[in-house]
Amino acid sequence: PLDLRGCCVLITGATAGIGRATAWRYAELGCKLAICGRRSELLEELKNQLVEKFPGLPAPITVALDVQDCDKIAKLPDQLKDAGMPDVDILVNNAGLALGVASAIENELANIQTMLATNVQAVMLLVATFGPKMKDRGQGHIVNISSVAGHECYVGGSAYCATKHAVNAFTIATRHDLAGTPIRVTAISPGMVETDFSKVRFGGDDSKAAKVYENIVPLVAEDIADQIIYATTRPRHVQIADIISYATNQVVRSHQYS
Ligand code: NDP
Ligand code: 8X3
Repeated sequence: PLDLRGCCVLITGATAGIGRATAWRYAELGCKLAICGRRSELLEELKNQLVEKFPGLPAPITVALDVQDCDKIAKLPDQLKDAGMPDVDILVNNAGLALGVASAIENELANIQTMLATNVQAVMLLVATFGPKMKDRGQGHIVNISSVAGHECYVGGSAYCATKHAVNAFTIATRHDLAGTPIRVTAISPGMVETDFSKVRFGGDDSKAAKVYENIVPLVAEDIADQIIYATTRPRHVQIADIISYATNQVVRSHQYS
């Protein structure tokens, strides 16, 4: 595996779930981190925990960022530079969400817009923001967190599945655009991972969220972090296109929420 010591890793959505677990894994490998999310108190908490556990590493840079905010994304490279990270080696586009399980004929505009802006627009903008410098430097790895919902569709998932199909299409086209450069582009497509994902989807309703993971042993955030680490530690001639994973007993389904 590649030695990632000293590599600079930018992770969106690092306040919880997969993003937070990924921050821990990269810290274990000696990487320098920039962690983003809207809940700045959780970013500070994670930063303090990482500083305590890895005193030899530079403290993670915390960026309170709503990825729907295009102006803030445009300012991010300068912000990171001022904070001591002039270059990003690995960009993990992880921030994302599903809102509700409405039928396609009942989708609400606000939910559609939030999912599109967070799951799709932000990924495209972050790649356009950090990609050029990666290309100039001849070094970089873009990891987009997609989903099995980017490979299949289910009742109640019209908007969310559409966003993750878009992430897959964008990831593949990005790989084509950057072919012939050393930049690697990877999608990670998890099945059911027990994080805050379902709580967010069901507006904070814990019992509805728990039902999603009934009768299966779900994946955990660390399982997906391991996949991200696997993809980014392959030798430089190896480009992992996508890692699709399910919980072992997860049924590949079209009627999950009907
Ligand atoms: P969590 O809800 O646990 O974490 C989501 C993270 O995304 C949080 O850190 C949250 O931070 C961040 N986020 C959400 N909206 C924004 C925003 N507008 N700006 C910045 N950050 C944002 O869910 P997961 O860890 O499970 O989800 C991570 C990714 O994995 C998502 O892209 C999701 O679609 C994908 N995924 C999840 C699966 C699952 O079953 N859990 C399966 C397949 C894919 P904050 O709220 O602080 O802004
Ligand atoms: C989250 C997993 O299958 O519930 O992307 O949509 S799923």
